[in-house]
Amino acid sequence: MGSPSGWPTVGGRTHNTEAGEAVFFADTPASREDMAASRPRGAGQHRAARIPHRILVTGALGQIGSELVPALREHYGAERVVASDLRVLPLQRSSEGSYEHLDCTQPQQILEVMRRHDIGTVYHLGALLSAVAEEKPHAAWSINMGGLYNVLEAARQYRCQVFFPSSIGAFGPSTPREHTPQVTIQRPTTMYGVTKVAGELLCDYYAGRFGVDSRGLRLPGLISHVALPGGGTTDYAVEMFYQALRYQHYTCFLGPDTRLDMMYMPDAIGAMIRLMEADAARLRFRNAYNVTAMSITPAELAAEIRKHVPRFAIEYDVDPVRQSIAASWPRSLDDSAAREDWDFAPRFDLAAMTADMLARLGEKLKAPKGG
Ligand code: AKB
Repeated sequence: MGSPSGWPTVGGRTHNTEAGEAVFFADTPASREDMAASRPRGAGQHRAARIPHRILVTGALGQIGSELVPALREHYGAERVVASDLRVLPLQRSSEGSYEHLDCTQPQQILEVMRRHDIGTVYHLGALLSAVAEEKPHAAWSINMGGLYNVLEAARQYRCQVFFPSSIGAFGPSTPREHTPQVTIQRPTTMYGVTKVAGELLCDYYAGRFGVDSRGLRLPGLISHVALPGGGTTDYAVEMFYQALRYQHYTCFLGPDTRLDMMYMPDAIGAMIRLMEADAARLRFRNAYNVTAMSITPAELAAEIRKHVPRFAIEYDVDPVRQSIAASWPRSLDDSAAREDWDFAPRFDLAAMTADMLARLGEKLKAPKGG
C-alpha cells in the first residue's frame, strides 16, 4: 500500500526505493542488503515498525536520553537497546546495558555501531541546545546538522527508522506566536533553529526520496527530575524546581511573563515511543509534529510551586541572549495534528507536573549521594 506521501511501505515500515547505493559512505563495510540478510526474519519480510529489531539512542547521557533509554529497555527488553554518547559512561552505570562511545559527526563510527548491533531504529538525540548553540554556532552546525545527516545516511543504507527531536526553536519571529499551526512560517533567527528547520527538511527529504522511515516531534521545554538540561532557553523551569527545594529562592534568567510551551518528561518519552510505533499510513508529516502539554510563564510556574513551598521567592535577572531567543519562539503550539494522526495525549498539566516533580525531586535531593 502506498503511504500518504507516496513512498512504498513493507508491513507498516517504509523501505528504500533506491538500490542501496553508497554515495557518501563509499567504503561501507556492509551494504543495506547484507545487513537485511543477516537479520533474523521471524516474520518474513514484514518486520513492522512497531516491533523494532534493536534500538540505538544517540546522546543517551543527555536530558532526554537519561529517561528514554530506561523506558525503551523496560518497553522492549534491555537487550534490545544500545545507548551511546560522546561522553564517557560513568563507571557506576556500566551494568545498565549496552553502551557505545559514539561521535555522530564521524560517519564510520555510526555505521560500525549499527552493523555490530544490527540496529533497526535510531533515536538521534545528540545535539547542542539553543543557548549554547548561539554561543558556538559553528559547532552547532557541525554537531546538529552533520550528526543528523550521518544518521539519516546510515539509516538509508541499513533501512532503519529514525526519530529526530525538532523543537519550538524551529519557529521564528515571523511565525504566528499563538496556537502556532503545524504548517506555518519557519524562519528562525538562531543557529539552533536553523539546524532544526534544516533537520526537519532533511528528514522529509530522506523519507520522500529514499523511503527512510523518519519521524519527529517539535518538542517544547522539557521538565525532568532525572537529568539536568544543558544550555537551553527553557532550562529555567528545571532550575526553578531545584532552587525552590534547596534554597526556597530562584533568580530567573527570563522575564516573569515570558510564555513558552513545556512538557513533563514522562509525557515526552511516551510521545516519542507512541509516534515511533504509530501506523505509518496515518502519518501526514515526516518532518516533525507539534506537541505541547502546557503553555506557561516563569511567574505562573513560581505561583504553582509556591502552593507546595510557601516560602518560595523568585526574582528576575534577565539574560538578554536567552530572553531574545524566547521572544522569537511561539507562546503556544497547536498540537491537533499529533492528536489526530497518532493519538498524542499528554497526562500532566501544570498542577499535576508540579506536584509530581516536587515529590520526586524532593526524594532525590534527600537521598544520600551515590546511593
Ligand atoms: C532549548 O531551550 O533549547 C530546548 C528547546 C525548547 O528546544 N529546551
